[in-house]
Amino acid sequence: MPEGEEPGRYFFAIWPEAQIRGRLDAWAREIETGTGARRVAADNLHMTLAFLGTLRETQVTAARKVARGMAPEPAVLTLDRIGYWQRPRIIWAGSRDGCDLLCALAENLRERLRRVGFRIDTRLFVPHVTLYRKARRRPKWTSRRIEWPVNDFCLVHSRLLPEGARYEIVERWSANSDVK
Ligand code: 2AM
Repeated sequence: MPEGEEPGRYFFAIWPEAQIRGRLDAWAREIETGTGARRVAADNLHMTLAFLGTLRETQVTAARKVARGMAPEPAVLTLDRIGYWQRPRIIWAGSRDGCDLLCALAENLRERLRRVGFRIDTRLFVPHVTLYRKARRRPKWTSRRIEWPVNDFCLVHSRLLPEGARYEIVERWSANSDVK
């Protein structure tokens, strides 16, 4: 965290390259959401692995240390379905087939974080990329198939600004990262 900056919220995520974000954004624009739904900006599209909440600097250091010991196996994630959750009122893109490697990465990361004292959501991890928030009804959508090559994951700092969330990637870890 840059010096002098107030503590923000942090989460681990997989962040797609611009081309995949562009394709996800194009898919999102095709969806009939009804009124009121707010589309996530293309630059902000991501898949959360573990949400950490507001952290002190020592906790950020601890989270980075946890991630340093992990080397994700490269995988291709197929996004081919749209889902809707009424409670958080989000429309999301996910995978029909599940995603073994990615789920294993998320569960492994979550478990390691819990072991060093982070409070992590205990519900089953459902991989999803949120496309719309404040959606009031189940959407109508057309099929698409996006193959997303996943080679790394990252820690993200989130600030809530009047114009929406501002995300900044703090650090990335890939299969080729040095494991220190
Ligand atoms: P979502 O897309 O399902 O809403 C940044 O806020 C990211 O962290 C979002 O992708 C969000 O997932 C995820 N997240 C998980 N739990 C959260 C929480 N309790 N508050 C805010 N964001 C959360």
